Amino acid sequence: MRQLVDVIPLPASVRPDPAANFTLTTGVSVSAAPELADLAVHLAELLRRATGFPVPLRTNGPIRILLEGSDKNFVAGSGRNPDQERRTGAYRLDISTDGVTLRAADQEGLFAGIQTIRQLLPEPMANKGGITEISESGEQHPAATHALPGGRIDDAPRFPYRGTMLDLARHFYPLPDLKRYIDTIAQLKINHLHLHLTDDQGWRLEIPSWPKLTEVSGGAGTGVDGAGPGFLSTADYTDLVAYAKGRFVTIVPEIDMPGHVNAAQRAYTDLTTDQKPVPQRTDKTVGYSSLAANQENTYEFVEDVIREVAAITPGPYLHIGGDEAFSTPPDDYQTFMSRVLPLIGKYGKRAIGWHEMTAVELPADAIPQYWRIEATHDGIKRAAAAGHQVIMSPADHTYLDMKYVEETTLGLDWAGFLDVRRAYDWDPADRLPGVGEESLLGVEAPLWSETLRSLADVEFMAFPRLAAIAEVAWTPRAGRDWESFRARLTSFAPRWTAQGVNFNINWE
Ligand code: TNX
Repeated sequence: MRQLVDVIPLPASVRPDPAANFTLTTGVSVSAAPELADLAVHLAELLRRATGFPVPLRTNGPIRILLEGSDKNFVAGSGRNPDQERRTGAYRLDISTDGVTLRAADQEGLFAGIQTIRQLLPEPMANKGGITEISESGEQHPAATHALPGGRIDDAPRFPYRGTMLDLARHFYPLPDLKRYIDTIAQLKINHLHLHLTDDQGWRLEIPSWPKLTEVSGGAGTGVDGAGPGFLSTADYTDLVAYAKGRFVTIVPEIDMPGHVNAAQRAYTDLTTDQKPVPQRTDKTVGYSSLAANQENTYEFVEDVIREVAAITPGPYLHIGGDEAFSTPPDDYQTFMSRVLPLIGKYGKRAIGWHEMTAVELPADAIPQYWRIEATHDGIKRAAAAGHQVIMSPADHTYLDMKYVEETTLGLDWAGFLDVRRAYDWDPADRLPGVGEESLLGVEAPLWSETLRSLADVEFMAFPRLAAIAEVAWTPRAGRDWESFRARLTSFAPRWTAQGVNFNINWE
């Protein structure tokens, strides 16, 4: 049987009661109010797969899911002011000999608690004393017992934004792969998926008023080294957003501007500064393309794109990029960003941008995302002092496209090698002077895809390192410990094997 503490990310408070283990038997059922039916079905499916029992939904089952009013007890300590408002995603899980009760004040909390229960089900061990216990692969030994460890977990996330980014522009991954990836990240309580949808090589989201963007730049040969074709139609995107919502993951679309726009300019020559056609680019160079800050058609294009992306994005954020605009003169960058950032608010969204955008006077709710290790940090510091929330993505601790070690065949190394320990052993509130806990919206681990040709490649780079970042973003700082994480990761990894996730087995 699992230990109550054997969960990634580690919960805020774990109180085991070894006398109170709950044994699931063939008549086990799940009960929940009708408005929680989707969550009850999700939990019942996991229990069915783990046990082989029918696990129906009943009004009075031993496994109960309850949505309860805001209860201060859910707010486990994290070093923040304990009087602050209750945190979205908090939950309490009680396991006793009589049953299991999961309570939260919001559905996010119940979903998070269900992910915890999932990890407390027997791990997939090939052979445990002659009895096979398999919770993830759907196979059971008839004589296996299925028990959950007794005790209480009180849990709440340290940061509201726990994200990862996937670059669809350098290589595209089709819709079923993206859904599968969402399933895998959601188990780690990652709740934002930032999609880098446009870059010099490809444009991966249909914009109906500018159809050539995807007709031309989502076509064959638009990925790095000529990979492709691929793009999300607006119907695909809407489907993906809804699928993510069902797993409590918010999609954050990024349209990168004013640099990284060769794909847009190849589709529409008018968007170049000299009105000359540009070639398809499939190399990895950055910083050579720019929109024209002093052409009106630039702003017609940008406003159409922002309006159409905002209209199909229910989440609160729209990411505007803003990075590596090396061929945009600083005055032009100012002109461009000062006109474009307010458009995001005009269409009801909050702007996120890479930290270069702090060179500009920002709308009050804009969120800079810190990434580059050698950057001067004055802009971010100034933004934090002015009350902006910041997302932390320091490349040397969170860039999942960095190689694990020198021998890793996939990935890049400009920010150094990133082994699992390095992804784990850092603290977002210590990273930049003047940008402390109160300034942080959260943490995101970006995965750039220049070298990643398939979902298997993506999974290899993301896992297990994203598990480390998930714990950095969720678990109270005082509760984090590398040795504890390493042990829990060792016992978690067989779940990925059973699920067919191509994680890096040689992560140690
Ligand atoms: C820098 S990080 C970039 C991307 C590259 C990445 C490769 C950032 C905001 N821009 O254009 O894909 O390095 O690691």
